[in-house]
Amino acid sequence: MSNNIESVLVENRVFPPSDAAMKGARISGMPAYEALCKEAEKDLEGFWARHARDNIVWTKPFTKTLDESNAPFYKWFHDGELNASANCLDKHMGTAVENKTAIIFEADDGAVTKITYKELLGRVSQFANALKAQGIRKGDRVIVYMPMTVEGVIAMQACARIGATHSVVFGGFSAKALNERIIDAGAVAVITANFQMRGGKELPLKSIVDEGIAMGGCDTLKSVLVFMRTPTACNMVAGRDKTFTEMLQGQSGECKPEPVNAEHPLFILYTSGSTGKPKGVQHSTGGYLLWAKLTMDWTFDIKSTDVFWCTADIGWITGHTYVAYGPLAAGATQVIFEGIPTYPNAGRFWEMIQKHKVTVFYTAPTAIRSLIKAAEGDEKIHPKRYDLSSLRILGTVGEPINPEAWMWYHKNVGGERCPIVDTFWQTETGGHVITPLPGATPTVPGSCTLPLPGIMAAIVDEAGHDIPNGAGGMLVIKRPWPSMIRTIWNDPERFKKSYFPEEMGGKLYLAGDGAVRNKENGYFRITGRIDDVLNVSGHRLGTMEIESALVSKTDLVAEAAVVGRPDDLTGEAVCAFVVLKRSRPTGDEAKQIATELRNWVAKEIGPIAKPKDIRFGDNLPKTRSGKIMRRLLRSIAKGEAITQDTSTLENPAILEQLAEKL
Ligand code: 6R9
Repeated sequence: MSNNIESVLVENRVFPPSDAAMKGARISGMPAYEALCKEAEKDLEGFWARHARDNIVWTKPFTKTLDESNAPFYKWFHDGELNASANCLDKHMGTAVENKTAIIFEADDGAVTKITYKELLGRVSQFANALKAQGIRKGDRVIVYMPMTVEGVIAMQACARIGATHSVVFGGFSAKALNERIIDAGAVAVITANFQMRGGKELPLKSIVDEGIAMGGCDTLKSVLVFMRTPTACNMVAGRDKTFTEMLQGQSGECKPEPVNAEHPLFILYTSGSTGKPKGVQHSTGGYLLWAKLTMDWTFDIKSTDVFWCTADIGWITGHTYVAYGPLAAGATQVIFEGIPTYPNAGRFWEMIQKHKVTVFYTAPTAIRSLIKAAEGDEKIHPKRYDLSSLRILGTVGEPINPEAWMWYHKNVGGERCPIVDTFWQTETGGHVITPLPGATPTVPGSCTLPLPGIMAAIVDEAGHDIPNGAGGMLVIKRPWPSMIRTIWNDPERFKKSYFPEEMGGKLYLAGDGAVRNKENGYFRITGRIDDVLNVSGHRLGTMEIESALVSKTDLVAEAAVVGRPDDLTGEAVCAFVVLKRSRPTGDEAKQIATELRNWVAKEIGPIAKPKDIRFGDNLPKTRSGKIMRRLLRSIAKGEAITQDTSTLENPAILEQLAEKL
């Protein structure tokens, strides 16, 4: 296994969709795909208006499709009204979906519960009423800090039902991260659980919420609502905290969904950018929901008989679009999984696919790579030991997938029969933007292939000029699309600067990824982030965020620089170069301080941000003007010989010191 870019460059294996995959597919064959692209090119607004009318239930129909008068703050369908929860639940009542299983929930310990659409509507409605009884109103922000459970989805749907804007914080984030998000969002409530279960362990959530609130500044916060996931008691603050049981008591299971404007913020999701402060990516209701529904149809070709399983946590965008909204809007049966892929053993995913007869399976390359490693080490949990014949489509998301992992997934999981959709997208795009279509696009390992119809993706240079196929450049999207980010919460200037930079003309959406298109077929291949954002196990981490966390340990750290390096398992790994306030440590002492710093970062941001490598130096490599030369640090992190020009370096001797591993 390797992430060797060369193997991608020479990749020429092509896997056309099988007749079985094409037959009955919504978009069947390349001519059908091309016809949709043409339609969108000819009349972008007409194209999206048609889909928005066909896929969304509007309580007030829109008359205008796209408003570009205040670009790049685009508005879609903005005189229309709808409710997201009604589009996921109420719309199925009185249809064949009403009594269909909406969610098959498998808990960490293997216990399985099922809930129908009708039951889910009842529970979401009751929860929505309980939120209203707490004084939570349309437009209020609510933090959701929950384990992967049906209750997590119910909390999100209930917010949507009353028009409150949710902001889900991944259960692995720290008290500090939570505190910052409560303050930035101006949240009135936190919905959480006493504990979460992962790999047989009970991990705290509520105590982290308490700690986050105790850090101060959460003046808008009035209530904390606690799901008792386990019987273990947790601290409850009188007047502020309520268990779900308490708050749901006496609440009716009927609640009229609150119509909101199409542009009403459905949610804010914080993600890492190139500065120390995470960005609150704001999404709309109408355009976002259209995308969630439409991409379920297009990319996953979802059918009424499918059992869909997306393994992402609701704390990430993938868990929003393809767990909390998309599958429900499409009326699909989905699996929700609380645990981890390696517990009780690394055959868990295959066993669950077999048990629940999953037909469409969507996961991340990092999970695939770790399961390859496990299966290669233990025949008993190899996917070939399980009956995976129910599968018909496989998907990946989160980072580039290396062709070796792609081939293994194709052979051992997909039985060489299932198309693999390598879906490229981002928190900011709301849903898939460049991806194969299972019944149309011939796939190539390591390539996300072609943009969805209506997505005007291109590769440009730093001035925004088109770059010919075959040459690398920056990925942009030239025209707005319905599910695009609307703004950065509280920071519209940063939104403009980050995504529509003036240097490139101010009109192109800059994804922040490097990409190259194949000379012959125009297929896209993503080469990775071009900004200071790392992708560790499919999770986005800002290098600046980790640097600020390190230097905030003021008693110890003088300066820190963080870069990424390729890693076979996690895609990228965090590598930190640290200058201490005391002399440079060596040997056991260095190891001990490194552990201390890792734990510090886990506390500041979350365990996912812990640096894998820490190196100590008397200084960092800097230009004479004082700029840290990150390019050099990247080479050192990779263990490469320094071939770059170091003549502008103030202190060349430092390089050797930093190359020394602990
Ligand atoms: C959905 C999600 C976005 C970043 C993105 C890119 C990387 C995602 C990818 C991919 C190559 C794919 N990325 N999917 N790279 N091929 N199929 O992951 O959102 O957490 O915001 O990350 O992930 O670098 O810019 P998010």
